[in-house]
Amino acid sequence: MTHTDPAKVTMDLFPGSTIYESKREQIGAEAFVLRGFAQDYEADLIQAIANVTSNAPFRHMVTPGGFTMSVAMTNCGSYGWVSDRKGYRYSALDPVSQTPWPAMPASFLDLSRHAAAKAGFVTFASDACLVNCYEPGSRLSLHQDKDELDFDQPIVSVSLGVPAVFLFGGLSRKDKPERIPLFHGDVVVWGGADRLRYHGILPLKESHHPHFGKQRINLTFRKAV
Ligand code: MD3
Ligand code: FE
Repeated sequence: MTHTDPAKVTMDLFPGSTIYESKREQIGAEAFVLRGFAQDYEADLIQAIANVTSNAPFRHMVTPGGFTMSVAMTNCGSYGWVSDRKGYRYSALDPVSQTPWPAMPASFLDLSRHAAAKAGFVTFASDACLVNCYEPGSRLSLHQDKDELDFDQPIVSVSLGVPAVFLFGGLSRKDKPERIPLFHGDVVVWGGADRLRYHGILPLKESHHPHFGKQRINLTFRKAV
């Protein structure tokens, strides 16, 4: 069994932890927003992102249909999500450098495990982290994440920098999406019945963050293999 009562699990795993006190908003049967959950990790995340992107710089991937994505992307961990004219897939090598992606930073693994546990997914061990970089106007159109092998594994996402509006749809593309604002430090966990819901990000509005400037960075943790 991988899915038990979240509050109980968190208390058992992290007794006395301040993490236990952070707010948890339920947005689906098995989807939760943990407001500000990443705040305690901020300094480590900023350092780790700089290290990852110095080894595997952000790049604009091309979709199978031939469109260049407005979101710039890179990866760390054993596998990275890539797109080109041939399709979407996970790859152990960065196609730009043709070397392995940078290792998953310890702070990334720690944050993703604690967040998943808070949503009841105590066995989550991410092997892939997609790092998305949004500039004003960048958007991610409605899609499903279905390139992973095991849909019983949740996805954990961390929002940093300027705020964005997350579109949370249903299992059919036609279902009208809810709009959920996501702010610096917010963490969202999707699993179970919510794992294959359509989702996207509205075009980023111009605003300013003390560290990230006009940008929004999103870390998306997956178990790819
Ligand atoms: C909702 N990224 O990289 S959070 C993506 O903020 C992606 O950059 C967005 O969608 C971003 O694929 C949204 C990540 C997310 C991932 C999986 C989901 C949201 C999800 C699965 C089901 C529902
Ligand atoms: Fe997605």
